[in-house]
Amino acid sequence: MKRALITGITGQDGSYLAESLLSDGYEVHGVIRRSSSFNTGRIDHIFDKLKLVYGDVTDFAAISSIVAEVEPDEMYNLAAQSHVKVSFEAPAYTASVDAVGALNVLEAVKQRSPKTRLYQASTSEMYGSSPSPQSESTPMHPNSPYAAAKLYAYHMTRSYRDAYGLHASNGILFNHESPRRGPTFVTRKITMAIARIAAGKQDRVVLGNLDARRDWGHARDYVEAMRLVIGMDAPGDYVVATGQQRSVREFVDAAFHAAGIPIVWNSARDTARDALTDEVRVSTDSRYLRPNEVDSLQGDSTRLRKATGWEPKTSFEELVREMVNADMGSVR
Ligand code: NAP
Ligand code: F7E
Repeated sequence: MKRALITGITGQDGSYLAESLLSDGYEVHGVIRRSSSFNTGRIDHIFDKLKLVYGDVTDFAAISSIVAEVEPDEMYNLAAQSHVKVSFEAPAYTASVDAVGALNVLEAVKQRSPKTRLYQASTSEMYGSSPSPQSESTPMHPNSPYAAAKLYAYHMTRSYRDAYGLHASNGILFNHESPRRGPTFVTRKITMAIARIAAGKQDRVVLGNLDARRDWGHARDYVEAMRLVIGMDAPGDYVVATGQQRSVREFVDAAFHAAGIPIVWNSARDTARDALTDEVRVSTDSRYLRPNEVDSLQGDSTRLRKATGWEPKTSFEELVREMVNADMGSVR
């Protein structure tokens, strides 16, 4: 039986990845954090099948002894402070988790279990202001503390592979979403708000930059790509993306459409109308803007597709519908 160890198992991706590995007969170990409130909601349905241990990637001693104890065939480092806007407010904390935390994982594998294959959760945010479409050969110009911390982890993963012969790979994943997406990321914020609007519990959703463009896929498809990356004979770095781009505004339109709710945009131009109608569903507030924005992400995942045959199975419309339906079904 193969053994996998996942940091960040309680997150969106960790939960789908754990399900996928369990269904293939893996023994799945996960590192969870002590929290004052429950943080295992995404894995409660598989809780009894998992081997969970408390730990934190900033705690080298703990991570090192977990790696030595489990000696996993595959390790997925998904743990992160993953919110870009929060990283501007907590840059040092973000660096300690996303950069030094990843280094701790690399060192633990190198020292205690060098045959373990390692997957590092790298991100399209690292491209920052580089023009789209972005591929493995596109220069990286990180725009946020999150992106800079992740870029450090990306380079250290490459460096440990080259220097010490570790089977360590980067998946450079573009945005991926699902009904399990954290509620403060824009897609889930929108679909949760729509469910509450439909239930008469909220009148509008207040957003930041509507013009940013993202390449949105489904997390379920992207964890399969992680497994293909780690499963390759030779380690390497691979972009994972749908290749299609939409603006935040287009996501809003698609989500309201999926819910069957007519939408009226509020803007500086039609505040008079805002006062006259109860149909305004969306408005903007500068409090949701970032000090620096990544305007346009669109991935070119040709390298992974050619090497493994991977393709996303879920279309943008299906993703939006699944998220809207899930939130409409569980509105509180
Ligand atoms: P997520 O939902 O925010 O999950 C992050 C996970 O990391 C949670 O399990 C969290 O635990 C854990 N964590 C945070 N700090 C930790 C620490 N110091 N030690 C141990 N665990 C810690 O993120 P996600 O969307 O699943 O993303 C997974 C990974 O892929 C992250 O590294 C993210 O940066 C990266 N990524 C995500 C995307 C995307 O579009 N989703 C794209 C590219 C890359 P708690 O549950 O206790 O908070
Ligand atoms: O923002 C804009 C915002 O926070 C997407 C993380 O998983 O993907 C994610 O990072 C866009 C940005 O994701 C709101 O300005 C407008 O342009 O959903 P997001 P992100 O910043 O792209 C990458 C690949 C990761 O690696 C990260 O871990 O939407 N936007 N209005 C808003 N964003 C938020 N959160 N909230 C708003 O009200």
